[in-house]
Amino acid sequence: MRYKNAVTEKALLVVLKQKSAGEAELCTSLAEFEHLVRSAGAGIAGSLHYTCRAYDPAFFITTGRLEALKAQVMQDAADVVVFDSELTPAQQHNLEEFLEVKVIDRTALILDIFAQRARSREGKLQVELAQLGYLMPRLKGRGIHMSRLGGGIGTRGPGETQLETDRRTIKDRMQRLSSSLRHVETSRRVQRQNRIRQGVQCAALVGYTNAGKSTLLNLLAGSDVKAENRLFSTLDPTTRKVSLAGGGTVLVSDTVGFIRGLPHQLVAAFKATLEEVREAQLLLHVIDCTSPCAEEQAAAVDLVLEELGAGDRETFFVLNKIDAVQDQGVVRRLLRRFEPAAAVSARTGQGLAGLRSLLDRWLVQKVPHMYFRLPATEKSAINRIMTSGTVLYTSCDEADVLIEARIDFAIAHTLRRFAVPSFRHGDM
Ligand SMILES: Nc1nc2c(ncn2[C@@H]2O[C@H](COP(=O)(O)OP(=O)(O)OP(=O)(O)O)[C@@H](O)[C@H]2O)c(=O)[nH]1
Ligand SMILES: [Mg+2]
Repeated sequence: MRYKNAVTEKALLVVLKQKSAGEAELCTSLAEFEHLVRSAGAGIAGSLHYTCRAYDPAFFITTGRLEALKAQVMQDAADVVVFDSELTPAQQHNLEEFLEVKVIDRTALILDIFAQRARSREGKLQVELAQLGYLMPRLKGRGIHMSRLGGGIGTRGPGETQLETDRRTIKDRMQRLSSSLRHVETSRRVQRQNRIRQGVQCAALVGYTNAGKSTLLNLLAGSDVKAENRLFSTLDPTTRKVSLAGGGTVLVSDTVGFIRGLPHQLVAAFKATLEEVREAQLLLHVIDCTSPCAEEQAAAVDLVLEELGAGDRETFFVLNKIDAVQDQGVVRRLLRRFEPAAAVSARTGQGLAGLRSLLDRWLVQKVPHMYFRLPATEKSAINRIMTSGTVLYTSCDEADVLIEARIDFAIAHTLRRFAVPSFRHGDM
């Protein structure tokens, strides 16, 4: 069997289209799949697409096609065959035996991209956990020796087979990873609770991978989060403060993009990262208007959101990349389909004012308008209102201070003893 460095690997792609799928749908899913393979760092030797009539339980594709696939592997001198589907462990094993090259499925491909992108400790732990979950049922017959993961002397019981030892080593490692991730989750939870206590409103950018989430965050917050034309360039959540014209601020988090058929191992393993999405009060669902499959992509994102338990969260749609759309009718159609929405270009800044005013209006609803009368001696309460709220009016005499402000519910609640129904400007 030939194994090569991922950078120089030449991949032969196999895409099976459902009988019901149209030509256009196949083209876009093939283009997306090629983008995925390139994002993993491999070159493309060729691609085969079939209409799927029957699946072979042992080899996934039928025997006739298998022979043709082997011939193609030889002709293209491919190092790896990548299926745009999920293969069972047995199918993958049988295909590798027959084709005599490495065979990977869509899940392994996405896991590989995540593994290459993971930078933070949290990201690395999460990817490893997902990879081990994927590897576990595939150990059989692959002769993988897992001792490097912490097995070896002292870990092997008498009479135990290598496979059992490997399984146990992996299970132990998965347990250790899960417990390290629980620590990460706890510290993130504490951070989030602090934000809630401080009355900060949080929004999360969600959307299909490459939709332009990081570019949009950079534009909104004037930051420099990495954005590039690669799938899954963002794995670690980044949070930035976005100041709005009305004087309020929203914390916006950028996080990992979603894709059709996102491996469930990843969604489960990325629980800590995706908590940012679960806990946000508002989702900004970024949609790439230039994609012919924009609606299907949005539906795939909705599925993951449901899996995360955030399916019913208040959502604004951001129809992005309008600078690159040839037919403006497309944007109008998407605006009718997705609501409430703002059409923007995160690249040129076009339409950004519309998005900011949507956010401003949302924030005003979230943040009540309050009137306070406080004794001038209550310095810390006065300071709290002045620093965490949007102050609209103040006046004072020797004894009292009057403040009219927009202030978050949580903070308003702790200061309710100073609240008054209202006052007229100039009352003091
Ligand atoms: N023409 C155009 N390109 C854009 C726009 N916004 C983003 N892009 C490009 O789209 C590509 C992906 O942008 P990112 O911001 O990295 O996308 P993302 O959604 O964060 O992607 P992942 O982190 O991989 O999920 C980059 O090449 C951007 O330059 C836009 O408004 N117009
Ligand atoms: Mg990104």
